[in-house]
Amino acid sequence: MPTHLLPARYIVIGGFLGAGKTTAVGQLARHLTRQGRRVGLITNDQGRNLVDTALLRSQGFATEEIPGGCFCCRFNSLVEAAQRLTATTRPEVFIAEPVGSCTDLIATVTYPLRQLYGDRYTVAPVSVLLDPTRAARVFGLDPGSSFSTKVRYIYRKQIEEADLVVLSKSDLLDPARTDTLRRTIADQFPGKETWAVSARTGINLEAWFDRVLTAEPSATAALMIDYATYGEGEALLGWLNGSVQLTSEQALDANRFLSTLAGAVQEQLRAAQAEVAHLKMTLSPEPNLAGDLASVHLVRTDFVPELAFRLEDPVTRGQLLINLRAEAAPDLLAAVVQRALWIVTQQFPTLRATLDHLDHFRPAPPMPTHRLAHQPT
Ligand SMILES: Nc1nc2c(ncn2[C@@H]2O[C@H](COP(=O)(O)OP(=O)(O)OP(=O)(O)O)[C@@H](O)[C@H]2O)c(=O)[nH]1
Ligand SMILES: [Mg+2]
Repeated sequence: MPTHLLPARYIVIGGFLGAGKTTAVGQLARHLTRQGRRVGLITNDQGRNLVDTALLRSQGFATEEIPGGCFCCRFNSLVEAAQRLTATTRPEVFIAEPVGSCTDLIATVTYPLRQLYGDRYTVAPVSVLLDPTRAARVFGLDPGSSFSTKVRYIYRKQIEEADLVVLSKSDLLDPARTDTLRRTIADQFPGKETWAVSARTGINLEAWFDRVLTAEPSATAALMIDYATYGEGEALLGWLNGSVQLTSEQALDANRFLSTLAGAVQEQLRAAQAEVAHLKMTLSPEPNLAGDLASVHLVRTDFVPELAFRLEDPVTRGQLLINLRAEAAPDLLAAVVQRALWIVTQQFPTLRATLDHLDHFRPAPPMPTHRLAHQPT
């Protein structure tokens, strides 16, 4: 059969906020593109102005986004996004990244896709990425700030439904630590296939990709989950998505600006004892013919903001996207971000920052479009 008539592979890369999903999606897309295969990426968020879409598009990948709700609650939008990509790019492989606070994906996304669109897509096993430091805290192996019980409920449910549990960022781990984490996963989630990979250095990356590209999903039943607790856990997370227009008479070092702003947000959230799940920001110069951008990420209140992408040339005009998720009241997040912007503009005297949009909210209770308790036959 010609390849354009074969069903496309549909890959879901899940995991909690900040686990490394978008970085892994970018690497998988690059891996496939190098092999001459066409890819289409789908990002998702509760709000709009998505940093992940900006990050993946800047790497040159065809990317559609589903803002305003998780995949399970916007199942039809997920299918439409795939259709739009098919019209423009005809992907042989789709890679979808669900919101990091989302779970129950097998019953609400995988099974419905297989039942309703099994002729169009072969659905890959679901990978759930775990940031090792976050996982060690959630498993009780390490002290350090973490989330409250209902947020940890979601974290554990994500692992429970995973076909493949993937310890990401394993470049940060020594072998003994990797063993301890794998043993803990084996004890607490028996029978899980576990990987330790690094999207940054490439450890085990291609072997995991091969598994995702060729393996069948395991024949598990849908997750047993209490939607009340799930909804309460999600609602403990404050969400903020913003877009800011920047102009500066004196050319601005985008990397230093982003690091300084992330530091200012971090300092205030630390003072408020709010646990950061992921603060991520991009700065795209305008005009931006090359599509380049700089990005900064903070995945725990007590970590350091990291620049994942840098801009070599200084910027006089650009767009800043801010996505912040933390266990805190949305009003607090809005106040913190606005104050941080004010503090940082004092340090860059010719800089003007104009807020275009600022949405801040708690995610609404999850109401899936479909929920199938058993895999379709
Ligand atoms: N050391 C290391 N850092 C990584 C690796 N993969 C991702 N990161 C970093 O982890 C941070 C978060 O990565 P993302 O890929 O944005 O995480 P995410 O899961 O998509 O985050 P959300 O979409 O907000 O849930 C960034 O600073 C990345 O550079 C890795 O393999 N090693
Ligand atoms: Mg992401």
